[in-house]
Amino acid sequence: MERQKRVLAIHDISCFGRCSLTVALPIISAAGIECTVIPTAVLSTHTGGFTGFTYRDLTEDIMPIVEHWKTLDIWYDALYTGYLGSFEQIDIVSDIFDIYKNKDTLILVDPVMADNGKLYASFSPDFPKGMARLVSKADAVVPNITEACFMLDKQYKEGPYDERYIRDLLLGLADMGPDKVVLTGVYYNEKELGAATYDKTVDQFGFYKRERIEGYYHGTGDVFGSALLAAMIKGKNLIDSATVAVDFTVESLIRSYKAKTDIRFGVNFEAGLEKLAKELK
Ligand code: PXL
Repeated sequence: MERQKRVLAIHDISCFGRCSLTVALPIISAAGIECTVIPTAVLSTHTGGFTGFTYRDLTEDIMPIVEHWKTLDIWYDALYTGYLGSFEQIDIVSDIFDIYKNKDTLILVDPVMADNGKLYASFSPDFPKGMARLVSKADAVVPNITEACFMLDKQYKEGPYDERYIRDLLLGLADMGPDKVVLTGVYYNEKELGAATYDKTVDQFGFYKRERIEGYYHGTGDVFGSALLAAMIKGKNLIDSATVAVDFTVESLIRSYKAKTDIRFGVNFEAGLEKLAKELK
C-alpha cells in the first residue's frame, strides 16, 4: 500500500461559519490524507459579515509548536496556508516553509486578503506586499482576481473578462515564483464562472467553468483550496485538480442556495465529501 500523505495546514480556526481549518481538516481528511494543523488564531466566527467576533491571536504559539516537532522527526508532503492575520505571521510562516521545504514538498498559498476589488477591512494597504513575498516561495498559488491584482499592482477590473486579461494575470503570478497558478472567480459571460490555470512546468493554460450560483457565500475559497490541494496531492494534474475543486465547490453552493442558508454560515460541503473521497481514491 502507498504511504499515506501528510499535509500541514496553517490557518486560523473560525469556530463558526465554515472556513479556514473547520473546512480544510474535513476535506483533506476525506481524501485519505493526514491533516496536521497549526491554528494561527481562534475567532468566534470568521470576519465576513459578522460583528462583535472574538479574536485570540496565537502568533506566539506557532514557533514553539514547530520547535517541539523538531524532536519528533515529522515531515510533510504539503504545506497549505490561507488567512494570515499580520506581517509577523507571514514572516513566521515563511520560516516554516524554509524548515519543511524539500524537493518533494508542495507548498500551496491561498493569499486570502481581498475580494470584489477591495481588501478585507482587517488588512492594511501594504499587506499584499507581504503576501507577495510568501507567494514567491510557493509551488502553487490560488488567488481570486482581486488578490492577484493587489499582488501584481495591476488595475482591478469587473468582469466579464477577456482572455488576454486573465492570461496576463496568470503569467504575472507565475513570474512571482510559483510553478502552478489557479485563478478563481474567472468568467467570460454572466452565466458561468470558473477557475483558470497555468502550469509553468508544461507551459499549459486551462479553464474549467460551471453555472454561476447567485449569492456570495463565505468560505468558498477555503472549500475550493482544500479540494484543490487534496486532488493535487493525489496526483492529479493542475487542470484536473481545478476541475475537481470547481465541481466540489459549485455542488456545495447549489445545496446551500436551495436550502436558503445565510451566506455568512458557509456552504454545505459536508454532503459532498463521500463523492470527493471516491473521486480521489
Ligand atoms: O475564508 C477565509 C477566511 C479565513 N479566516 C478568517 C476570515 C476569512 C475570510 O473572511 O475572516 C478569520
